[in-house]
Amino acid sequence: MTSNDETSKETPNLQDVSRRKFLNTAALVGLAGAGLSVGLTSCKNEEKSAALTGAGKTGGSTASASSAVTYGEFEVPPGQLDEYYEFSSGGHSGEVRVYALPSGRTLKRIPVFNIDCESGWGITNESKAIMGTHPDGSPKYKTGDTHHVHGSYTDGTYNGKYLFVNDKIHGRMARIRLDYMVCDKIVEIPNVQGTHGIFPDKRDPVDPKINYTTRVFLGQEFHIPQPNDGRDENDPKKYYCMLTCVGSESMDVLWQCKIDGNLDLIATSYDGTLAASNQYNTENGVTYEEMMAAERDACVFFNIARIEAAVKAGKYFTIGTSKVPVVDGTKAANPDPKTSLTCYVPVPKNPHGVNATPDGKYFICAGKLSPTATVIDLALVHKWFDGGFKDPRDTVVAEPEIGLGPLHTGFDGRGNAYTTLFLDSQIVKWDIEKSIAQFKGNSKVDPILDRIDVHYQPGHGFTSMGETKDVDGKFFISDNKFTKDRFLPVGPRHPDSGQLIDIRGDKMRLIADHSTHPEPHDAIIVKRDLIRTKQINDLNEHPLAVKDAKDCRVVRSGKKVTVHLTSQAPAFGLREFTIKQGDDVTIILTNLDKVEDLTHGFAIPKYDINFVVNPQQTKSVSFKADKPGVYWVYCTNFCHALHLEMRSRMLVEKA
Ligand code: K7E
Ligand code: CUA
Ligand code: CA
Repeated sequence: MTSNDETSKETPNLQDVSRRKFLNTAALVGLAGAGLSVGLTSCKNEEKSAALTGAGKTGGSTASASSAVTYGEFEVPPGQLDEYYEFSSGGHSGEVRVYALPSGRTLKRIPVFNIDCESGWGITNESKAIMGTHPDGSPKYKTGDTHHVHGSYTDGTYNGKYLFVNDKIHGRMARIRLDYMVCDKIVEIPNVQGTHGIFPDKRDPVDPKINYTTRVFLGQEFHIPQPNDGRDENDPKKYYCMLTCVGSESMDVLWQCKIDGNLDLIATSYDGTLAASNQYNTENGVTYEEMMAAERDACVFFNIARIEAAVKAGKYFTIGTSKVPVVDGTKAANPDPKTSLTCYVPVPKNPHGVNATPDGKYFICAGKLSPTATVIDLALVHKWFDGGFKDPRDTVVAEPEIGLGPLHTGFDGRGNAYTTLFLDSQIVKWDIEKSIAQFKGNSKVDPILDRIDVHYQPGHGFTSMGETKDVDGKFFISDNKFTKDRFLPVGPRHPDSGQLIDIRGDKMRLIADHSTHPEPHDAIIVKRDLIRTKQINDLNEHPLAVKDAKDCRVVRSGKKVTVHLTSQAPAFGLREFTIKQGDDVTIILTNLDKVEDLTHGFAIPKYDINFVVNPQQTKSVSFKADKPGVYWVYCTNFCHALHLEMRSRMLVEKA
């Protein structure tokens, strides 16, 4: 299926062809295979010794070894707190993870799209209401696939209020409130599949002249026919992808923008005017061979103000039963740059990852199948939108060759970029201004400053505060797959790793291997003082809170039974309660303990109920009392010397 040959027909100018060493499709497939098999098989001979000694082998041989590292410098001794939080996606576990850096301590797993019986996420009524349910009350989806976690911003830096994370499987976006570090909202996005990239606006409404609102942008990776209801399943002309904009406070889907090609990762400009996405499938292909047909794909820029003006002016359509306004950002609908909603900048073959430099000047798009990174000047993108010149390719100010399989780029705030090289198993450090000088024709300049081996296949790489204008240039994390010999073996499914790299000096230095559960994708590293959490819940937050142990009771209305219950170490407010077989039961449990960290669990055997209530927190569960008998309701969370004795008897009378 190829409905848009326009891109593949584009002839790159000759100067570019000679400068860039494109690999043909067959070679690339072979290369990708070789890269993986090197990673997998090279460990065979050394498997035993590596497993026994813990000695790792280094992947490539071209990078400088990080010598003379005094590891103690980065140690966080017992009792001391780390300098940073790391908020990481948990990949297809559907969760978000919280680590401390530089120690690598695991602090928390935040269930989001997954069901988690440690906390009761997906089990309690409150969490199910956030996740969405079928009419019978069961969760609408049990699976999730998180990739990109980003924080909410005020004027270019984190304000500590929210995290946003995508769900690629079901096209959802979740919000995590950082004061409790729990998910408080999930929105399902209509008309899309493969919601991959996500990035919030970096500004709040700080300029009264411009109506900035904080939005989050999401990129659709997979083409689908519109509307996707069984018609037009094989009509290429009906397939397309869209950018989606969600309001960060309302969590409403505000608008969508139809495009040519697909979307992948998202970046936003520091001035709030632009969002961009790399496009690897401008071919509109359905097989990977088709998706690799063109020598160039694109990085597409969205002119947010124009899109929102078009929506306001009613220049939109809707799809199927969805009410979300959809504007047309295709090339055919936008012939004049001066009014165009989008700008498609050609970049080499199947790019991956687009990242904004902290000085606000450039977006860097990594080549993936091309050994290059493309530096796009945002001032020139604005100039293009103003009609200053015709060819969007003229917004490119550099395209250095940096290595094989470039994916994601982090920054240190000193003008350097750090790009993960999936196939070379390295991080390459390069100078952005030097790459621009080289592109202008100064052949004496070499933008490459340093390379370091990582173990073994890096995906995302990111720096401390690196997605903000307060970037501090201290640490880089390389999140790696194929860690094979780096940790004690745990069977065929290996842990993944986050390798911590000190980037303060000229040479990168590998400081630590932190193991992670599969499979981390993207993360952000946030200074600890930007995060202010609450240590206990607010009793009044839940409308059904049982505020006094004396209020514990069983209320019946026909077959509907509500059990009002409290917990206070080492007892539940009712030592026993009786219901009848066939009852529709709701249990509301408030933890009246006020002591920090005094969490109680609540488990009912055979009824598949298990959740915790934190100090002053209220949660509820609903179930059908379909099994007569005695059930010991017990506290699952160690809370008191009499924790084992903290029980209540649920008597289900036979009907
Ligand atoms: Cu490169 Cu989903 Cu960000 Cu994974 S994506 S690595
Ligand atoms: Cu309450 Cu254990
Ligand atoms: Ca392509």
